[in-house]
Amino acid sequence: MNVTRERAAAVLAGNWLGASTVPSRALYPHQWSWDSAFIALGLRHLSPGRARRELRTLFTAQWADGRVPHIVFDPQTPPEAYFPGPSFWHAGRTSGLVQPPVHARAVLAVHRTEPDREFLAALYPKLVAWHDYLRTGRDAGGRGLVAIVHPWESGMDNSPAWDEPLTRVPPATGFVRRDLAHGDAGDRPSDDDYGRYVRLAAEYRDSGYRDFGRFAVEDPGFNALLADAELALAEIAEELDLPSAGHREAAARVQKAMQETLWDSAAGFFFARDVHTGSLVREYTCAGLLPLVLPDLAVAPALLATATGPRFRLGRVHGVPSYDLTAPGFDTGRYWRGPSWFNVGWLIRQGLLHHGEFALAERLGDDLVEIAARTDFAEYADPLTGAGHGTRTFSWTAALTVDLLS
Ligand code: 9WN
Repeated sequence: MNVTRERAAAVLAGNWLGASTVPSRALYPHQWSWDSAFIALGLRHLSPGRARRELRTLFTAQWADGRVPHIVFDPQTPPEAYFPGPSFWHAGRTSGLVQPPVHARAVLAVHRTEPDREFLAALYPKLVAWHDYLRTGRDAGGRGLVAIVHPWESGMDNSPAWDEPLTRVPPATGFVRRDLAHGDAGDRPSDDDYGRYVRLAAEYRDSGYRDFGRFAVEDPGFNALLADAELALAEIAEELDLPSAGHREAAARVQKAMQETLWDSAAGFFFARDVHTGSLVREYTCAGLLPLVLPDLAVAPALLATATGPRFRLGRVHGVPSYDLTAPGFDTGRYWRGPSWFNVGWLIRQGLLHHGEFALAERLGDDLVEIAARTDFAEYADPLTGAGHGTRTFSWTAALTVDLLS
């Protein structure tokens, strides 16, 4: 067995709680929603049973309204290990936010690795309910796109695209950050940003997790992943001999709405829209590249030109930078304001394969594996030097490395 793959497998074994995997023992000691999907993509090669368990565990925490919570708290972990913990959310053993819907893709991939009709049949209605919640409960702008109500929902917490919408949110004070005990302050969001996250989450909680508050944004990354998830759901339905056309139509509707309202042809880029102002936020972040995961994307050549141009220099830097390399605010180490994240690199590699960019996909895949191995599976890496940042032995970095080496 390949040494890097063995080391990655050991990371996943070390982060396994028995029914799910923590993203990181110290920094994120519970189950996170989109992490679990990426983790299952790697686990399926090591133990399909564990991959199925990971996803089933996440979906046991699904809410009655269909939402899949962004954190499922582990009852054995002391409450003070992560803030905001269960006592903040008042939502039983979960948070009340969501994360990008990459689960249908993961469920399908796990099934393809080791077919299990019972697993697929059990997960299918849950995935349908999850996507229905997003479509019907989150269309704040009335454009057929999902609006996220908190930066944490994008999975890209301190993305520069959220700075402008966040100016409406005064930072909360009087809480203790737990993340700084385990992470370098220079790699993490600023105190002001954290204060805004806490205020927004508290306001959403106090609305009974229903209202669109001060922050409502149509994120191209989240919506592209939903369209892709509907395509995966269509394939799952076909495996189960169920009708699939509705899922393909749903995917096409989201894709059309993105194309018509988030794409800027002069810029060659998908931008986020602030629902409150109706304007696009003209920040080039890696979320705007994620529509490349869609195989039937008419603007793929223009988007690829942006990806390989000076702003992201795909193929000439390490991974996929989370933010525009030419922007004054680009930061090589601070979280989602510059560093390359492995899940985004993995998704963009899939996109390159869809669009016939095989050599670039291979280079990106090789680079991701090399950086993961060199940084002891860092959470994110400096796109210019490949130096590791954030926590180490991070689960999705290890899992996606296993996938790339399998
Ligand atoms: C808040 C767990 C999560 C990832 C996110 C990443 C980070 C949490 C945090 O960690 O967010 O959800 O505490 O900073 O931004 O993508 O899912 O790995």
